[in-house]
Amino acid sequence: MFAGLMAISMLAGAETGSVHSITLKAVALDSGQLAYQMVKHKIKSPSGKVEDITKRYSQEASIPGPAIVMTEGDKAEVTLEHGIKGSNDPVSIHVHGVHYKIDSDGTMKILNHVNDQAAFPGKPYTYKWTAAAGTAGAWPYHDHTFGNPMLGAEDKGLYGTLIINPKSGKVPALIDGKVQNVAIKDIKREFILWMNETTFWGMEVNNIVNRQVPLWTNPTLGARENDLVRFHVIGIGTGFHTFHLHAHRWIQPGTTHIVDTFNIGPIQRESFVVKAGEGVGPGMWHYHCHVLQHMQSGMMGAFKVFESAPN
Ligand SMILES: [Cu+2]
Repeated sequence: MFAGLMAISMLAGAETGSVHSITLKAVALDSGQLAYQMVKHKIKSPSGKVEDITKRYSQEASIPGPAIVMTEGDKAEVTLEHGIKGSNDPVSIHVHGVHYKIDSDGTMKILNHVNDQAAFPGKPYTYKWTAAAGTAGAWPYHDHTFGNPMLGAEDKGLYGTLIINPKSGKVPALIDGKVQNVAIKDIKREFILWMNETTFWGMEVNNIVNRQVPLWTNPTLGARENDLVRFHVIGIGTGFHTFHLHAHRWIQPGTTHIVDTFNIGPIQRESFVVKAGEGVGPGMWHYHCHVLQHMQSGMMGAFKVFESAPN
């Protein structure tokens, strides 16, 4: 009887997912731009084990901000601290994609008719997110209050990425010419590229060493031939873009349509997996926005595929 109850409660525990306890801070960079910085990220697993993963993040504030990675079924409590010196303006986090109650909207009372959901100097604010079934994908989070209680300051650099991995642990990809499911645990590197006006702003989530590396503007990305690499491309600002990566192909999510370019408007996003250098080998493979005016303004970088590691 007791063993039976134990088994049931363990099963129930496995269903609930992990609970993330996250503290972020909004700060001003020397450039005058604003940015989010990771202060603390702890994960409590369904079995009750607590792991502090803060060291996986850059210790510095960055644009884009820290990439928060969760799995469908997880919950998060995200506390934002106001660290923008010389300003008393409220700063917030409005998240896309996941579920939350109206008091975690990250907006001011003028919009949500409930309360001001922002951090003030010395007065943090906590948001509660649920990565419910059906929320898998890469999503933006951004400020919605700073400087303008109806707009916020995402244009100044207050934005970052939330990656919700599917509970199945697998994503579809075009590998060796066939659409197949690949295990997320086999993805070596994830490249997050935000397309902001005429510049790419990047962040690498390196799953080999479990570290995040801010890549800043128009970065050169690196991977070894045949490594599984996942790209997350997100638009922000006012521009409409066409993302293109040379010599690689992938499938449009949810379809078997093979593409090497896609459209990205503000806050739209696409994620895709490639096998680095598949069929083409090592090389300095160019990526860029294919809107000519944006290309001419320098909206480009490189995906450098190195020879595969010797065994
Ligand atoms: Cu563009």
